[in-house]
Amino acid sequence: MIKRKTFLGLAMATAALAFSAAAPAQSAYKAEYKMSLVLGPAYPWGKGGEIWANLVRERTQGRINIKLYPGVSLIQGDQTREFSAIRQGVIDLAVGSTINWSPQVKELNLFSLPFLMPDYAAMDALTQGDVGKEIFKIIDKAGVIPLAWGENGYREISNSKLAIKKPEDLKGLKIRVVGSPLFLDTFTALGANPTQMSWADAQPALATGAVDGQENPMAIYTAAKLHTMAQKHVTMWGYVADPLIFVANKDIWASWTPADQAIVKQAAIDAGKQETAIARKGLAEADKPLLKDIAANGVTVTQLSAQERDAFVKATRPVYEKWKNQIGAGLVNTAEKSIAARKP
Ligand code: X2X
Repeated sequence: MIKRKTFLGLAMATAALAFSAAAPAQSAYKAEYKMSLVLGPAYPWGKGGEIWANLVRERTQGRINIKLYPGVSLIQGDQTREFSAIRQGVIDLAVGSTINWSPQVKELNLFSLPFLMPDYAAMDALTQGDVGKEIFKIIDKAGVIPLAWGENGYREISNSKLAIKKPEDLKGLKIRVVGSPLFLDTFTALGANPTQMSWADAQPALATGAVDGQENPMAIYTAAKLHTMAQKHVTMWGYVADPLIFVANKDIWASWTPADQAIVKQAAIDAGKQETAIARKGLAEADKPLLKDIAANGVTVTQLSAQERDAFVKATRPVYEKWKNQIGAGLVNTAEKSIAARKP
């Protein structure tokens, strides 16, 4: 017993010496860093967070240990408060949707402008081009460190009542939307009855029929099994798409060595690329196999012709114009030009 104690004491003293000699700047590192996410690893979004955390753990040999908090549990599920909570240090790291952060960062509403981005190439032209750089400057100014882009996806509409083919079909339908004002304007312009609620509240509301429909990427529709929540009709209208952004709290960032900052950033970029590919799986291919799987569950999947889609574009144009000014006409003009010049 005495021998053991002596050995332990010696080992501890050696470890303490080695620690103080090798890494004085790391004494402020926390044992665990908290990453906020709306969705966990069963979804592309949470998978992206998991990939990021694993890469960071591996590449820092465990110096930076990140734990995932899906369901925005660090802020009791209140997803539109996430950005403030990152800024305030309630959250150390996050992978978040532009929609949930847009109440605090108005420029993020850009991606929610109805029918701005016709295809994946348009989305890439924004996030990987001048607009992406500009948005990162804005996020940094708002007090959070932006690191990389990922993707939630094109948000398609589902409901329990009918196959939506024209704006009139939305008349009176009770549609759950995220708590971001632009969405209220869009669905009101279409004649629907939008109601704001968190994603956690949305699922029971759909299951009980308290609301008729919702809009989300098809990867979420599938993983959340929305067809079992009366969502028997899906219309592929691609009206908006929300990117995800990988970020860190400023004080946490400043507490890391430059070498570790570089590792965390590169890991976010690598995870963002992988996550985007996962989010597009089954949808980016010409025959969209994911839609066949969804239809196999007895769901009607409606694809709009160019002409049918145009009726939705026209009906929401006043919303686009109104919000173009609120977001900043300069940024929206840059986005429009980037999209017009996109490579397929
Ligand atoms: O609440 C939603 O619809 C979700 C999960 O897509 C977001 O957090 C934006």
